[in-house]
Amino acid sequence: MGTAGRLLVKKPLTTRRLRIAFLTLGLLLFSCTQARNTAAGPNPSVVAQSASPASSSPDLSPAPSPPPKFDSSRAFQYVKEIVAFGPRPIGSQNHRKVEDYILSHLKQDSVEEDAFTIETTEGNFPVRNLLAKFPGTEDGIIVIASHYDTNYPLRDTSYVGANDGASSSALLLEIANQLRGPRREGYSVWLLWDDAEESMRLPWFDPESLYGVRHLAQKWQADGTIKHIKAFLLEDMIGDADLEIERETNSTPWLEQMIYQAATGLGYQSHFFARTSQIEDDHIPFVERGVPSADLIDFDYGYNNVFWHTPQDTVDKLSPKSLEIVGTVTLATVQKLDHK
Ligand code: 1BN
Ligand code: ZN
Repeated sequence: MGTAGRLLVKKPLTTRRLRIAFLTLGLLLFSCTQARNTAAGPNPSVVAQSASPASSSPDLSPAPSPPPKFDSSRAFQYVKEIVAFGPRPIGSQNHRKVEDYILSHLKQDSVEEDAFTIETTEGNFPVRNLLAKFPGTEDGIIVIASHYDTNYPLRDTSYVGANDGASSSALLLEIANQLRGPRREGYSVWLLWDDAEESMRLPWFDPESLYGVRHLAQKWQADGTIKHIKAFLLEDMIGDADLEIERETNSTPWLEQMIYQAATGLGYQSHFFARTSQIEDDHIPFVERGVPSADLIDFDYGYNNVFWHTPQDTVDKLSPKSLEIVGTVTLATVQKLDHK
């Protein structure tokens, strides 16, 4: 028992003594509260309440989501493993092996395949889109896509598309690792490794490209799925160590804005939207059908994009950090979409 307690018990209190006793008690209580707050770190709810003593209603806004996790070393290892198969143009043995490689990482997941044959000026080819579905509690779907094929016209070179095709496919495999587990709070996320994106001719020839996504967009329009897609997020050429994601003008402006906000929240905004381009990529069939879509692409790969579609598109130009930046910004965008 302290001095104030003894005082209270032993002597009848005068008004002055009473005042001193209450003052001492008040000071003691105040210093105890201060000590607790310092030791445990600031308690946001306490800080918020004392900052606005006049407000009577409690703060009911949702707690901020934790920053997304992404294992960049593991993702980078996936890039190396995909590249190690060699060139993977449609119709090749390596292409088939990469499909099996992707599927081997999705054994615990709900996986669907969309397989069909295309007729091109170069002949007929089997095409296979691979889809892993991660269900959510809300009615709606967010699609995150990457192509995994390499350029057919470069099939007889050493071209392995480390950045163009491998980096984004690896990114999706790591996103799958992060999504696996209990049903997510929010929209369902569908990861799509789409096929036959690359043009059958060089330079780029629109009518003979984007086969996988064109087929899937048609199919999802016919069966009504398209109405449930809240956003289509495309990843392409996202591994460049000198990462500069374009503001892509076929993309949906509010979705690009949301991506920029997500990047800013993670401190990565300097890698986004310093440059603007218009690119005919895998998001186009979805843009045409009114699905909010964004192409996350760095189309400045080496000085003046000099490594694009050349055998110089190799792993040494890439960095795990770039995968982490795009991976976490993508996942933070998904969190923002959940709350939109
Ligand atoms: C991206 C990577 N693309 C192909 N490989 C799409 C593209 C098409 C980019 C035309 C620029 C022009
Ligand atoms: Zn390409």
